[in-house]
Amino acid sequence: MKFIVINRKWLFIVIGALLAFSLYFISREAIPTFKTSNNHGNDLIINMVTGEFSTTTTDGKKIESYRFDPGTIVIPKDQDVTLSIFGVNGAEHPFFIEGTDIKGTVKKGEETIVPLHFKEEGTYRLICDTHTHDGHGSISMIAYIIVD
Ligand SMILES: [Cu+2]
Repeated sequence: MKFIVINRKWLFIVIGALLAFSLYFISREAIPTFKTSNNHGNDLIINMVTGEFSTTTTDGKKIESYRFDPGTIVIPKDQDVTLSIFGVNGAEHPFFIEGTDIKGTVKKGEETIVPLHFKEEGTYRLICDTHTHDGHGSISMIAYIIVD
């Protein structure tokens, strides 16, 4: 009888080890799949959305902030990059990129394609013209494009 109990323990250990091993392989494969989904050949495509933070303070005041998500992107110098911005929160976000003549508008439920090609390294600000200026009552809606 005692021998059978020890055998069961070993069975559990073997099953546990197999589970841990397969989980390890599943998680390992998930990483390259995620990476390649954003790369079509040599074209770098970056997906961004417009989002919103909203809350009510303890004294009942509602505060909100629109934002680009991700708020910071890193792209290579001298390469064609496609920035896709999908409008989720906020009806319209007219935007421009500081130091360039790039501008456009992101509308709710629509994708805006912004072709990028930077020749100089630096940090460029993607600024929403509606939700950034003083007096609007909201926090600046800015994304940072780091060209490296
Ligand atoms: Cu905006």
